[in-house]
Amino acid sequence: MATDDQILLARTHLASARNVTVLTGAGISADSGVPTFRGADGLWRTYRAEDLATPEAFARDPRLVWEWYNWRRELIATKSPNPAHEALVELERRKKQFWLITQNVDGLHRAAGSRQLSEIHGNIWRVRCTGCGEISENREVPLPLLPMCGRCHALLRPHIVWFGESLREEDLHRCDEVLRDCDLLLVIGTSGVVYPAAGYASVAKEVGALVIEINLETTPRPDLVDLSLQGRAKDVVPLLL
Ligand code: BJW
Ligand code: ZN
Repeated sequence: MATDDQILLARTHLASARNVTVLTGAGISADSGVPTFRGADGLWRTYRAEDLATPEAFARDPRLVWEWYNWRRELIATKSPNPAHEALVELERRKKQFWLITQNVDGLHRAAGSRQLSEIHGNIWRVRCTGCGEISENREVPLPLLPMCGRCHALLRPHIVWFGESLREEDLHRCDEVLRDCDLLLVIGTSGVVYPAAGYASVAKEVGALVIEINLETTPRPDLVDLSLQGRAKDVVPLLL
């Protein structure tokens, strides 16, 4: 667990930082009851995210992929933001320059009230037509196993970035900008193995920003972290304000 001294130090740094960027991953939503990807509860049936979250898996068996998303949509629909999500809303309110980059697709940051954010892997409550490309909000739970576009009748897919797909140009650009401008990067609840987000701490370090990490466990690049706070996001993040 993070010590009182570590918390105090992090709090001092955060209070004096002018430009704060935050990167979050599944660990922050774990405290709301959403399973992480690489934790003990990360499997659905026998599948890993890497088996289902690819365009190839969807082309091969769209029903199976939609079944997985239906399961997750049903689960996430019952979950609410936790004190860590709420603390980041307060941080956004306090800082003149602030940006939140989330890898999470559950929409819990938005539900908490965060507005200055990029959902770089998309959002589970949006669908995209594989025919005409129309993107729409869809909160139906469960969706039919092969949902079709109301406009052109082609198959819909989740509006989510899968392995091997590029992130939106606009998000890549914005992330690069807020990482290069920040003087403090807060990294919360991510295993740091999925790119490009796995490279974000190193971008921030390149420009001399301080990197503070909050995680239950140690992560692959401790050399990029100036201050590591071990613990649950919901317990640690609110203490930083
Ligand atoms: C707690 C906690 C608590 C738990 N409190 N903490 C460069 C090098 C090598 C490979 C690549 C590369 N560039 C691109 C790639 C390929 C690929 C990639 O990175 N692969 C790696 C696996 C090696 N990346 C891509 O394909 C990306 N696209 C791209 O880069 O396009 C250009 C390109 C393409 C191809 C080749 C080269 C370039 C797209 C990545 C999209 C990832 N999408 C997913 C699935 C979405 C499906 C869905 O959600 O429906 O997004 S993968 C999955 O992992 C999901 C997550 O957002 C993402 C990150 O996971 P996260 O959040 O870190 O979760 P976990 O479970 O891993 O970790 C949880 C952490 O929380 C742990 O550390 C716990 O300890 C901690 N924790 N409870 C605090 N209470
Ligand atoms: Zn369509």
